[in-house]
Amino acid sequence: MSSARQDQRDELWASGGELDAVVVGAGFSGLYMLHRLRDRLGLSARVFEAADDVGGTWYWNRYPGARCDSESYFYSFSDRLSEDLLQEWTWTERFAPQPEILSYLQHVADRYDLRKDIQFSTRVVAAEYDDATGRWVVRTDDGRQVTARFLITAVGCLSTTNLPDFPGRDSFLGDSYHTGVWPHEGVDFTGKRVAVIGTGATGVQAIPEIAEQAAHVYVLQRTPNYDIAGGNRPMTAEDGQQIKANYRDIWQATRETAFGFPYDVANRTALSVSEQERQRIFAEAWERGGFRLGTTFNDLLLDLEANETASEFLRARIRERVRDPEIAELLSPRDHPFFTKRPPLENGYYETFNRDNVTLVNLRKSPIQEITPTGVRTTDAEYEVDSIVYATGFDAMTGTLFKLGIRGRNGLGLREKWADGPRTYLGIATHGFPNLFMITGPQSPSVLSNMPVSIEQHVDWITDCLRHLRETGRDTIEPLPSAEDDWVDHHNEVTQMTLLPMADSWWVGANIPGKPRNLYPYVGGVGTYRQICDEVAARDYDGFGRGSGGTASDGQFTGTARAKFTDIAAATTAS
Ligand code: N01
Repeated sequence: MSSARQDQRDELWASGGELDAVVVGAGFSGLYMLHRLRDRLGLSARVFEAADDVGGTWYWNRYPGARCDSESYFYSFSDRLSEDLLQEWTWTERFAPQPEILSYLQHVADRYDLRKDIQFSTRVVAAEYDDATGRWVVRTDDGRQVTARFLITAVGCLSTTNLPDFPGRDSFLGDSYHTGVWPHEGVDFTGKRVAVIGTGATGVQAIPEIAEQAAHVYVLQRTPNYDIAGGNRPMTAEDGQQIKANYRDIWQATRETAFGFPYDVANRTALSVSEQERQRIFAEAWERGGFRLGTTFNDLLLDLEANETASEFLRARIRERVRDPEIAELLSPRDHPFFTKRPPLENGYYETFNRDNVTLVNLRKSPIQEITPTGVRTTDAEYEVDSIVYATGFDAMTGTLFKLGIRGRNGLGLREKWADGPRTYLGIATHGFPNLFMITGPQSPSVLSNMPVSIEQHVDWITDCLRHLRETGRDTIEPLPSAEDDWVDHHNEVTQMTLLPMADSWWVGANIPGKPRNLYPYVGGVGTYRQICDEVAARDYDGFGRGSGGTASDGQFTGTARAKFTDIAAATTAS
């Protein structure tokens, strides 16, 4: 960019100026979006980021044991951003630890000179659409205000922590931590008595590490999960070479598969093979580690009987590894089918319960009554501790979006519009909020996928959409109500085909009191969803109204999204 253009941008900024786009958040999605807006489309864009550095989830979640549950080599930007970067960067572990992913994102920010357009330590407190000008007025907690034609949320799906409101919580005299806002300087638990509340993917990563240090750990478990062996190990030079030689195929595969992994769900049902063969297939996937177990059969998420075969395989692994049969049983899920809650990946989690300094507390039998000044009191005991770790998760998918104070046409609040649950078209936009794009928004594959793949797909789609608007002399786009209704219906239909509604998971909002119960991510599959989005664009943005100066009246809805899904489903069934 010319220095004159830069000077002009600085001037506009200094005067609270007018931008083409505001992006909220500087994690994977905000960084890539900024790069596309600025360096591909030549637009003026500003990113607001609450943290004092880039990284998003990888900036905040610094708890012991934090690492990626997707394999490192496909948890990064793809060849869409840069083939050179893929060749330059070398991951040291099969599942990268948090510091390494953070330094990767810092490297990306530096390599593409992104920081100069990111305002750190700044929260967006309101984003209101001005009907008169067709622009978003964005206010930040430093008292400033900018306007932008486009508002793009890149806030991640898990960025508002859930800290349960236990009676007496603030009376605790020791140290307490939420895993999602972990101290940068780290925490030394040596010699401490620690209570960890929560055994989701985070608790399962943190507990073995804390147990290595602490004098005693009380693991307060409400619901056991089906934890899958992670199989983490260092990456060898040969691993790196092989991966780098095959990146093109790897990325192509991630874009076509159900979960955004370079391997897909096998095209066979669990009950169509013999018990012996099923066990062999499960065992092989188990040995290979990671989420492969969930892709062994294509009906695990559709058929309870099929699912039970995987569930029982996993319970058997727990019994093998935990010496005390009663504790093994307490760690074994019985109240929900496998993968209807996000299965954590574990590295030594179950063996932790063979340690003398670890006690498993069953909150189902005796719930937490209160936090006292000296510990945690359940209905049948008090656990005196020096520290409490809340691994209690997030107000996922909508928590942060609502905190942005988004108001669309006629002052309509996003929170009000979604009072009964999200209503979107393709999980990327919502009627009444022109020129608002939500990267990995609710009702898109998002958390049911390898996130960077879904992030890239959304950013690329938005980039193409903005280019299309410019090339057709327009600057306003908004979903038509009929298209949105159709997508919500389709989303709900696909959800009901699966077992996912059966569990009280954060995927359905069950972890937050009063949150509407819906499946928040779209379960139709990453590859299918991509084809749907591409088809919508190819059919002249079917279901979107477009226009200029805030008017988006030019558009029609012919039902492309659902028709494409039906086509793909028919083709899959036929094969
Ligand atoms: O949060 P969670 P998380 N009283 O909501 C318990 C992603 N992630 O931070 O199951 C007592 O899953 C709650 O119990 P229950 C991943 O997508 C990714 O662990 O509701 N307990 C549960 O045990 C994951 O799914 C990676 O009965 C209470 C725990 O707290 C998502 O983040 C790594 C309670 C919360 O589990 C969230 O995982 C880690 C209460 N009042 C996480 N409230 C990587 O891939 C909650 N709990 C890197």
